[in-house]
Amino acid sequence: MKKKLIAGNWKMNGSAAANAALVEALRAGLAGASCQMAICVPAVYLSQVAQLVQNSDIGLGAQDVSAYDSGAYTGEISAAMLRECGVRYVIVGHSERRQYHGETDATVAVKTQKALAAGVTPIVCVGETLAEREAGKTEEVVKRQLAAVIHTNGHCISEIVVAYEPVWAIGTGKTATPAQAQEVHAVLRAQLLAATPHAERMHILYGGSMNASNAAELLAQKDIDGGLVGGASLKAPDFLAIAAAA
Ligand code: G2H
Repeated sequence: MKKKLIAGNWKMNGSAAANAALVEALRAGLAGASCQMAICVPAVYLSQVAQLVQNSDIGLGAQDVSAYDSGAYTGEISAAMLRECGVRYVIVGHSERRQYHGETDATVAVKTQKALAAGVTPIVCVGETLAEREAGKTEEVVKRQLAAVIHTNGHCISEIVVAYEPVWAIGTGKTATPAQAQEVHAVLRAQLLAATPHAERMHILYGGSMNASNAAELLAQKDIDGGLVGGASLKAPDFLAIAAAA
């Protein structure tokens, strides 16, 4: 049986003291959990959190990776550097990066490739805006976003994690209904199945205002293999409750 993956996305939150307290509470509360857990933290705290999660079942994740290997790219962090810090997962193509940092489908595909080459598992985000949903374009948009990643990564595609994050549900308190989410997850699964014989064992996460109250119903859907959790990952009781529901 595939274990669910519950990944926290701390976004631009945290401090050395807050991180230590949060990870300590997660470690204490996680004993016996049947899911996989990861936390994706701001880059400056990767080394700190790598120490904090040592000898635990919490996987360390980053929130972005460079599309380049090394050299004159001020401010960038390469996949090899992440790997050297003990990073196991990296979020790629989050809608906030697509929206505020101009990341295109092509950039996201290359970043995915760089992560895979360094042995870091990319969590590739796809999702439609409210305008796209209302125009009936949800399926077209998520398929286009995932197709770019599949095209660039060939048979390695089975090593990625996909996260479906409807943009209109991110940090808004609005969640896709379990049926709405499952419908899109099924589309993504079918697309992966056409690309790899390993699609059934791959994780497709739901993200967008997942919390302690709605997690169980979302995670019960056939093609929802876990969650990418933002706001609710910053409070240990909430994040642990989501993990317990998985
Ligand atoms: C979506 C999600 C985590 P939140 O961005 O990636 O954030 O749970 O706060 O909507």
